[in-house]
Amino acid sequence: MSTSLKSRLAEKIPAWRADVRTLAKEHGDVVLGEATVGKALTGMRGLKALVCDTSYLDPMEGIRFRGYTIPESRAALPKPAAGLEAYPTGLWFLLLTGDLPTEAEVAELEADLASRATVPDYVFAALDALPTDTHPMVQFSTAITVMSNESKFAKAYAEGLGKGDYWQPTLEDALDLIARLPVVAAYIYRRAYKGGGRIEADPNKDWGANFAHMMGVDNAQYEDLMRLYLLIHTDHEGGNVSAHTSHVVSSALSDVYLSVAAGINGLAGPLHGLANQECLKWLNTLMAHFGGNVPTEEQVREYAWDTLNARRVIPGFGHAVLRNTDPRYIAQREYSLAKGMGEHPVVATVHRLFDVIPGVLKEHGKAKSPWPNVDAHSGALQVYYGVTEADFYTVLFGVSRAMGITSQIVWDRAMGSSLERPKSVTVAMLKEAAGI
Ligand code: HAX
Repeated sequence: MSTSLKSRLAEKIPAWRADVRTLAKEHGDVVLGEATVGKALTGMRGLKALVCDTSYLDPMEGIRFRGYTIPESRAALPKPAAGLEAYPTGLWFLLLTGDLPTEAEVAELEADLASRATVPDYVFAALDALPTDTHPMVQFSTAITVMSNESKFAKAYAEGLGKGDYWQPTLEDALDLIARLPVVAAYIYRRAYKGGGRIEADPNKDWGANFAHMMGVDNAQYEDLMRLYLLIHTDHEGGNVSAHTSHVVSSALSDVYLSVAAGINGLAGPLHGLANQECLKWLNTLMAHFGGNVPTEEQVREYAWDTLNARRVIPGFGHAVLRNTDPRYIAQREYSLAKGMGEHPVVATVHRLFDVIPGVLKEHGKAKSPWPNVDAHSGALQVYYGVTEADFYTVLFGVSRAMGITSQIVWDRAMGSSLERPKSVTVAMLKEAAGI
């Protein structure tokens, strides 16, 4: 066990708990916002009814991880060397504890994860039982679900663990799961697209770089991109489909594996994480439609309108909370420009979409945000390094999102969060409330 991570949490949890208890006991009636008929009918958009301390999403500014923006996190977190991207595991430490880790703390966490990375054979056997063309997200979710057999929380609970200690085996499960996800995901990648065969982890590489290595992409630049990718996709506060789903499931005291698998199933929807796959597919058909070259602005406009007129969404644009360009998009755009990737036709097409699509969506007049989100850019950078299998992209996202989700679950367990059980009403009740 990464002792500084655990002891940091053990130090902080009593004060966090006391704060939350006081709030609930003494200020429980304070009004935060209103549940209206509109909110009940439109996915509770903007309803303030969840608590999440790991990150906060401002509609204009975008995400802050424990108070740090993406540029601040990238600058402040420990890195393998100057000029390289920060360790995503350092961000996980920050999400879990609220503190920026030192280099020694990240090294300790990396070593701890490496020591836990052995995936039981039955997990590979469960994957091997699925047809190789099973969608990678189904394979990923299956593998995570079956690993519930490993849950230390479930065992401790069955043996009578008291509520105050729930967070400890939950943290153990989180560490085990995060250690193993790159191994599982790389296995799925190789099984689905490279004829199978496992590549062992390289003990000299960090958790993020090893994922690239185990996929079989041995390229130091791709490893660096992987660190960036895994860092920016971790957490997006509590209300997004994947985090919220995991939170609900975990509130029933389902273990980390079951809770994360549930969130991964939500991530697999095209309006959420699967949008990264959909973006690349949309972009590929757009390019093919116009002869395979970088389309002109006029061609993009025409194709975008065709999509909208067919009553389909343009993947990678719009957001339920953001009302500005997603800083996760900006981080990838700047990375691609800084690394001279902009001439690649797929990257160049993504940049052309940035120039054209917001104007089209504004003219269309429906989307509350016409700006690109994280998924509009990520696939192009994968293609640049030869990872062209779009169906796999949401698994990459899932490996990262699992860090955000697990940090939220550890926090929930530490706070003794309640079972989530809001109240539903009937349409007739809505009509009555509206005086109809
Ligand atoms: N293309 C076409 N229409 C869009 C649109 C887009 N990119 N974005 C929103 N709209 C439409 C909505 O479908 C909705 O239409 P209806 O009234 O007919 O239902 C209308 O504009 C208003 O929607 P909104 O309030 O702006 O957006 P929502 O909060 O309802 O939905 C979505 C947010 C992200 C789901 C939406 O913008 C969308 O479908 N985008 C494309 C898919 C996508 O990129 N998803 C990934 C989002 C980021 C993420 O979670 N990553 O994992």
